[in-house]
Amino acid sequence: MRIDIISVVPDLLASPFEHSIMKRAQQRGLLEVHVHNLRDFTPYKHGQVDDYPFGGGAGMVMMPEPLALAIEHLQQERKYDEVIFMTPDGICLEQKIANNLSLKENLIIICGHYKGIDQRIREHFITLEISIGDYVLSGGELAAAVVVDAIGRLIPGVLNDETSALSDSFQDDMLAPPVYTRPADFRGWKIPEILVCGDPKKVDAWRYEEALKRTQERRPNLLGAHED
Ligand code: 6GU
Repeated sequence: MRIDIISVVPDLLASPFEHSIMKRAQQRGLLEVHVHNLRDFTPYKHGQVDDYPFGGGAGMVMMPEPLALAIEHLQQERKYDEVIFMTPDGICLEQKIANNLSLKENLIIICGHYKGIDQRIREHFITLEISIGDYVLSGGELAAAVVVDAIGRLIPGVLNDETSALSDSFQDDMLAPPVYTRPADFRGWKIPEILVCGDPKKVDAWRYEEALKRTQERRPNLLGAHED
């Protein structure tokens, strides 16, 4: 999978994909992330990419021309499955959206700034608008990093143990169960005995019950959320 990110603050996206699982995904050739500086595409002087809103009001708006030129430049090179705009008024990111996007070949992600981007770009270029929650960030970059991470780890071959994405919270509309590691007795706090009983069926049943309990307590809305 190839992901092209267009940003006015590309430095913000320098590090997030250079560690841990995202680094491994790129080293294995399963994921390519290319960050582009929107200012490189502006036809205006001094790298201008934003201007005052028509009709007045506070804040600046990202101009259509630099965005159109940046998107078209990429689209000349290859076909993109989605042109995504990161915006707090987009659809809220959920696991099933990440699952779906992880199957795509090429994605463009546009990071918004200021008061947003000219509406005509949203109407004529953008195919998907994503938010990462009901709060406002100062720009779309950190949200884009969240989306790339959520997608990237799902690409087949990225995780070492292929089943480990399947046991994530949310993959079955359920939160994940508690986990424990050594020592079995830490400061007198002992792990549940059943985890060392040696019977994988009993362990699975316990984990399922704990996951169910945790979901009922914390996120009852998830249970049966996608049943038909
Ligand atoms: Cl995608 N962008 C911004 N600026 N704020 C957000 C967001 C995105 N998602 C939640 N808050």
